[in-house]
Amino acid sequence: MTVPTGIPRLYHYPTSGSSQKLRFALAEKGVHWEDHFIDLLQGEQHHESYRRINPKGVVPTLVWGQYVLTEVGPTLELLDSWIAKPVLRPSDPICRYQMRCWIKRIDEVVHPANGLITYTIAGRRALRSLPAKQLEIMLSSMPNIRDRRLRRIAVTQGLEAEEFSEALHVHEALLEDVNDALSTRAYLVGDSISLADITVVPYIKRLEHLGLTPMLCLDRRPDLARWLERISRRPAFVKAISDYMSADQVRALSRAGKRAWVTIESILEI
Ligand SMILES: N[C@@H](CCC(=O)N[C@@H](CS)C(=O)NCC(=O)O)C(=O)O
Repeated sequence: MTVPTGIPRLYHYPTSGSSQKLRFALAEKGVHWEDHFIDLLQGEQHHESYRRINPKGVVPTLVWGQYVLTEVGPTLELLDSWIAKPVLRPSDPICRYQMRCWIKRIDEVVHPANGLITYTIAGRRALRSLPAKQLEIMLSSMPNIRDRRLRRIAVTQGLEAEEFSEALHVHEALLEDVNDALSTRAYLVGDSISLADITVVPYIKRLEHLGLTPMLCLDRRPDLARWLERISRRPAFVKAISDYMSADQVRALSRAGKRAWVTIESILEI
């Protein structure tokens, strides 16, 4: 196995969930990287120079030696093979299977739902204030059909969209299953942190950042509450996620979430 040398370049955006999980794993592994900020709100992900690196027009991308890594789940596993310590994958085959199931669920179901919730609550106003032509160019530049469709729904239908309700229920099910999984162990697939936790936690933290903490129902989900608290205190989490969010940014997100709360409450019947 050829482990690359030199300093990797990370193309990322501060609050993107996928960037957060990759930065989190890199911080746990103590890997230093060269910072390449891609401004998603300005559409830099669609610039030709970036598309040459990542034709999917999404962040993050990790470029290390000859390798250009664009899928976070497989990248996290690769990092864990390249950099032995700390171990972030359980050695027990069943636990490793469970870890991959969490990652698959996030990639396939939670990630798009989380993006829809974020853009509906916090990005819609800014997108709707763009000149129609510019908005159309931005939307039609998104190569992934599913993501493009969901972004359009966020902009045109907002909180009223059926997909928004579905996205909330996706998170409700995730919160319940995470809490259940933690009833017998400290972390999702064992007694130490793994790629499963690193992958799942940014999506739950997003709800908190959006001021939707009541949705987490932490009083009746004590195991989830303790896990969140434990992970949030990790130096790697602080460095990779908390430090990328200014107090002003969190306040703005949470104000947007509070405006949406009445609708969310009635959808989830909390
Ligand atoms: N397949 C990627 C997903 C990457 C992704 O969807 N990134 C989002 C930000 S979290 C993005 O760059 N979206 C581009 C856009 O909003 O136009 C992964 O492995 O996580």
